[in-house]
Amino acid sequence: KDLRMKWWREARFGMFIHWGVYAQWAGVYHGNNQARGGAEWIMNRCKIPVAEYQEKAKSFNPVKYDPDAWVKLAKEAGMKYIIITAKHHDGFALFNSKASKWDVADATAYGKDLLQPLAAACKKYGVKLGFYYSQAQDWNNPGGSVARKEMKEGWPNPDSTAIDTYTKEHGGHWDPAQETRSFAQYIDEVAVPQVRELMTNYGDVAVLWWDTPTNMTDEAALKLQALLKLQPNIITNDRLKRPNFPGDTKTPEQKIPSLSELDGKDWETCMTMNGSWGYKSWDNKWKSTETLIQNLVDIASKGGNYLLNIGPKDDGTFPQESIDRLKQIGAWMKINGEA
Ligand code: FUL
Repeated sequence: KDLRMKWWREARFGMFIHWGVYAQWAGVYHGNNQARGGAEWIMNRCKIPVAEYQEKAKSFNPVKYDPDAWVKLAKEAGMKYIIITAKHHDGFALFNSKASKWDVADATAYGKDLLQPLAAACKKYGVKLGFYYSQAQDWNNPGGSVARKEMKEGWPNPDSTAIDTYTKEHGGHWDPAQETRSFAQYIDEVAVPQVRELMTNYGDVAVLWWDTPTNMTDEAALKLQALLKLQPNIITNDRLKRPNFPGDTKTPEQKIPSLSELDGKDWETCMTMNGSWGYKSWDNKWKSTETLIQNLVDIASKGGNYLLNIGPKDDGTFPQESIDRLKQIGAWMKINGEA
């Protein structure tokens, strides 16, 4: 176990990437700024109907996507690994999946796998690649679970009372299209085959980053966990199912533990550069480079890793504010880092 964890314990710094078709909405629905939550939550927060969300995805076409540039930027900032959202809660797969047509290859103008070229670039530059996979929540593939959010937290929809009543009676779902299959079927027909695809089609996978175990069962967790054997050295986090699937690493979110909170387990703080994981056009609350470096130093001194997030735009580029900060961190690393 220690050998497997060695690179991770030495890494200290990684890049989180939240990318998907939610970047097209960029935190705005029907002219309203999404009231709460990250931009990657817009479908749930604003209760966007499945058909409308999928219709918009047809024009998703990130022609400026340059994974070599992404990986170079990460490497020059001193980051040793990248974790990308292979599938976030909206269920959209950034890869060519045979298990669902709700993927980049079948549902968008772009029409081809986004993870293959990223895996190639990571290999070329010696940066480790891991996948985030939303195993339980899936708002588009029928049967996926939903963390229930009230309409009043979305946008001033005139039907919000009726919608809130509906979601209450339907386990958080807001569209009948989401309930044409059971959760167990969703696990067997989508989650299990997709995780198998991720474990077999992209070379070495360094990390599997599970998230939000809403309605997870032991049965589902065991099936998903079994697939990790396909990548013998893989490291996983603590979000597959709580509390009995602790994984290898703890995942404090948007916070840095104090010394007294440390318990000897490996940990990784994930954090946004502004307030959103997915690209949100109107979020200007960018942390200063100084703050980001202080966070990294604080985390490293306490033995943790810093997983710093980027929310690429729908054209495939990083926001300029993120690029600027990564470059400034890189300049600091040149003087003070060991990379
Ligand atoms: C959370 C998710 O719900 C957010 O969208 C984001 O992915 C964050 C890292 O984990 O629980």
